[in-house]
Amino acid sequence: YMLQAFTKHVQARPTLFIEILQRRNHRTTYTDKGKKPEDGKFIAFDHLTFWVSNAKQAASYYVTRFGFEPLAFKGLETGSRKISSVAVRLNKIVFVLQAQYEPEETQLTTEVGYHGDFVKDVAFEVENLDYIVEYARRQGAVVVRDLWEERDEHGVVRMAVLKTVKIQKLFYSHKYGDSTHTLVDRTNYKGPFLPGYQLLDKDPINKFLPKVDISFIDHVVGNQPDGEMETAASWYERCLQFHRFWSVDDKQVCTEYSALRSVVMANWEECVKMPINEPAPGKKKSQIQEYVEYHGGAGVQHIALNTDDIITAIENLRARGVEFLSIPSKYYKLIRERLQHSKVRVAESIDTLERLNILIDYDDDGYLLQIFTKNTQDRPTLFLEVIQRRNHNGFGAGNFKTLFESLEVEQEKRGNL
Ligand code: TYF
Ligand code: FE
Repeated sequence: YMLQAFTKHVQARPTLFIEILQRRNHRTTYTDKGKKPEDGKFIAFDHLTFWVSNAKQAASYYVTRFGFEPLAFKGLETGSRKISSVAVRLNKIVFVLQAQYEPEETQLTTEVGYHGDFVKDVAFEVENLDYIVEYARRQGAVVVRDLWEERDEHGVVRMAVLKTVKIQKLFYSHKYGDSTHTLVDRTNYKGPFLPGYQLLDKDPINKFLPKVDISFIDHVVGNQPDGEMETAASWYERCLQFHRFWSVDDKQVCTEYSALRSVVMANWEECVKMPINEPAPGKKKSQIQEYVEYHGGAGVQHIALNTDDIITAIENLRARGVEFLSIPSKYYKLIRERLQHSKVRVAESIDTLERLNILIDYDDDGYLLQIFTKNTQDRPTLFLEVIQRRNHNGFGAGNFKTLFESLEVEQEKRGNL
């Protein structure tokens, strides 16, 4: 929708007047954050939990390819009889890989069988957990696991788990649970991860491989089935008091073939950002639709990791064998021309960015550099993004067309157009 207001005429003659317009469609930034939550605060992404069939090997992938270090472990040897849980860390980024020990059908094995390895939970670090959980509950959020606490010699951590929005249209089997958000209050905890975990030694392989310096989770993107983006976005508004930060509709984001709509939800301080996509009709199948079909419904599509030096990070990730999407040279030809007419100065050499296939988006005040990995598992579902920001809070709208065309090249290889 759109809100508009008109001034009276701005001169004596009844000729010129001024219109003030706020668009809720088509536009890319919102100015209205709504009202500040009375209490409770989201600090950052805390960690992401993957459900997989083999946690030991999945953890090893992030260590050897992406330069994570083993952080902590919970399993048979520590008294966790059912679930093996391996946490790996790269600076502030923590991934937890979980798998089941016993030959028994459970929610985990059913969901891993259905989705493949996937991101089950996105955990946020919060302050005043009680307020946030009570607020969400009053607003209709499903509390999967109510407030509990865990303690060890480092103090006490308090947690609760909320179910993310229930999708409305049941195209996909709904006996499979939705993904969840764990809220973690570590105000009174000083330990390295969570109680119950045993610390792990560093992996010797990282000594032999080029160092990856990537700092924190910038944003985590969810895909929704067609027509469900708005339901998901309003869940974040209603239950977590997030606001709309940025959005694009299918008029802005379409290639010849596939289109999508996207809205970014953010907490009050705007340090936790959760873009939500849905497919839009195009000549051929949207990449979001392909995700939804292979994943079997809504889920995490990509995790964006923030670095201060994307060139070194990507040189080193490529040296470690991480594969990225290819960008055609005509993109760089165009961007060189355009940058000449822009106020912004990109410090990095465009030749280097081109060699590494890093994308550039900018406005008069700043720029961002971003790149996307190929899928990190067999299914064309999850992938990672690496992003460097220089006074630019967007998500690369200027790159969407090029990026989606590169994704379509991959879709075509899979026979999916
Ligand atoms: O997070 C974003 O919005 C950007 C762009 O399928 C993007 O990273 C959006 C949709 C998509 C791939 C990348
Ligand atoms: Fe992204």
